[in-house]
Amino acid sequence: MKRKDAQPDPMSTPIGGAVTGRAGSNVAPHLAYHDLRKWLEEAEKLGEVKTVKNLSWEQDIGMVAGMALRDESAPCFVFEDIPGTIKGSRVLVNFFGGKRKNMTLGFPTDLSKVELSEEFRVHFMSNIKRIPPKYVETGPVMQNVMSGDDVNVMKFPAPQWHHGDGGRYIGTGSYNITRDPDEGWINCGTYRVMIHDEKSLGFYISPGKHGRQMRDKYQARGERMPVAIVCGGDPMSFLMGCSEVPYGMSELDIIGGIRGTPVDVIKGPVTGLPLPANAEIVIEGFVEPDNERVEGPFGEWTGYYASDLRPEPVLDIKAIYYRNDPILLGCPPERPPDEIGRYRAVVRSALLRENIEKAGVPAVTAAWAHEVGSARLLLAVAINQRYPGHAKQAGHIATMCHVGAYCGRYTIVVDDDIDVSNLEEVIWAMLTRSDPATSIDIIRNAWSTPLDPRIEPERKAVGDNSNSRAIIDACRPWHWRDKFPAVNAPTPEERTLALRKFSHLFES
Ligand SMILES: Cc1cc2nc3c(=O)[nH]c(=O)nc-3n(C[C@H](O)[C@H](O)[C@H](O)COP(=O)(O)O)c2cc1C
Ligand SMILES: [Mn+2]
Repeated sequence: MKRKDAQPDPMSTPIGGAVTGRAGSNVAPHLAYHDLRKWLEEAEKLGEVKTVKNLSWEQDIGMVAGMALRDESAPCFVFEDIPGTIKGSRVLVNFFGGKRKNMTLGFPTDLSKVELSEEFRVHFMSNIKRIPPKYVETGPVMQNVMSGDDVNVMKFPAPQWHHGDGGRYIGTGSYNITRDPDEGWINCGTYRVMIHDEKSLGFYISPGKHGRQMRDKYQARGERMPVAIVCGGDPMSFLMGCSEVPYGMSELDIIGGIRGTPVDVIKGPVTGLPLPANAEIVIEGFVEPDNERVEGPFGEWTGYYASDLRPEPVLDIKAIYYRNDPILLGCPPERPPDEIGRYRAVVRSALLRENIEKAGVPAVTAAWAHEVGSARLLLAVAINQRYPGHAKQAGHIATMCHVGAYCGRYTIVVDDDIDVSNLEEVIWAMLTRSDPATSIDIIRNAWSTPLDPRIEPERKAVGDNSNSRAIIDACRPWHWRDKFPAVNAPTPEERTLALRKFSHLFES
């Protein structure tokens, strides 16, 4: 764009160091672990692990987790010697914080969260590489086996995470493995898992998730669904289990692709499903059609107990396999921003940008799924505007692509001088470049969930869990963009000069 005067070009002046372009990819990723124990060793090397003994699963662990998960600088906690649980069993929380989050994704510890997300995108999500798992005879997860009458899931150190939860949730940092009964492919998805009694679990899957589509197919056929639940997988497997990777792609293949080597799996003795051989704890069993029990409530990622109590499918446990001194990975949601928002922002922002670009939107310079909305309720997308309607296109696609479609709320599209990961910059752009009467589009009847706190009880009661979305065009209006007032901020040259001359005044 040509400007007539000598003013700084508002289209190219970064406000606070805007995020643009692809990250320099001279960083070679390396995943230093293939299981949770090795991950723990690596986190210990970074000096970010705190071990605490003798806390109760009834209350203490949930209390410490509640504080740690909302504090990015808090360490990873390992709880040992938990009274009333299997000797040597442990609970690990807050894996994604400090320097260990970069280690978890296989990148150097000095990258910022935005650089980390970009590197993750460029290396792993741009062209998703897949390596199928390798079947092995046995592995560490088979060190201990509970089956038949011996099955007692209550012996594992599943905490009561929040005071209002309806039970102990063994599945938070977990993923369920299922096979599509028609198409045969294997899905891994993270869904909350509550203990009903020694031999049964309840789990909740929102409509539309891959795991739910599979469950609905078994139900429609009147067949039981084989399920394996991995409760102490390595963090990368868990992160893929709770991310919106494409339908029909097995998360196990994607994890193999990220590792560059196949995941070792054992053919499940009960279900025939592939069980990760190096997992800490794997539970195998069946969901019989129409076997339901009341599950919940559970303090959820929106910061509410919004889904309340409902009958949900029951898993009859046939066997539990676990390593010596097993580690349960816990990732309970807290009111955001919390650990879940932290890791989902990094992973989902990468997927969001990919989804938008792959739908053919040009000149997307950055995207961020904000922590405060647990990487769902507030999306920000930056573009270098090229034509009228470009901002609308980017906003609608971001809102409705695989990553954005489920339980979103607001999408804000900004020009590329705005750092989309900086909430203040995004809101400033919205406040100054959007016009409420003309810049906001509404989509109605979009994909949401009973977990959405803003759906009326009357609608939830009849199974209508749809919500609405606002897409806010906070770009300079295309038709008079070159008349838009210039930004009151130093040019990059002025900033460099100011720093050179006066940075000493700000040193302590
Ligand atoms: C800690 C945690 C707990 C989650 N619990 C649930 C849940 O109870 N039900 C659900 O439908 N999704 C839950 N999710 C979100 C899903 O894991 C996510 O949407 C995933 O992409 C679903 O995978 P799928 O489409 O392969 O089934 C949870 C995510 C996290 C991080
Ligand atoms: Mn999936």
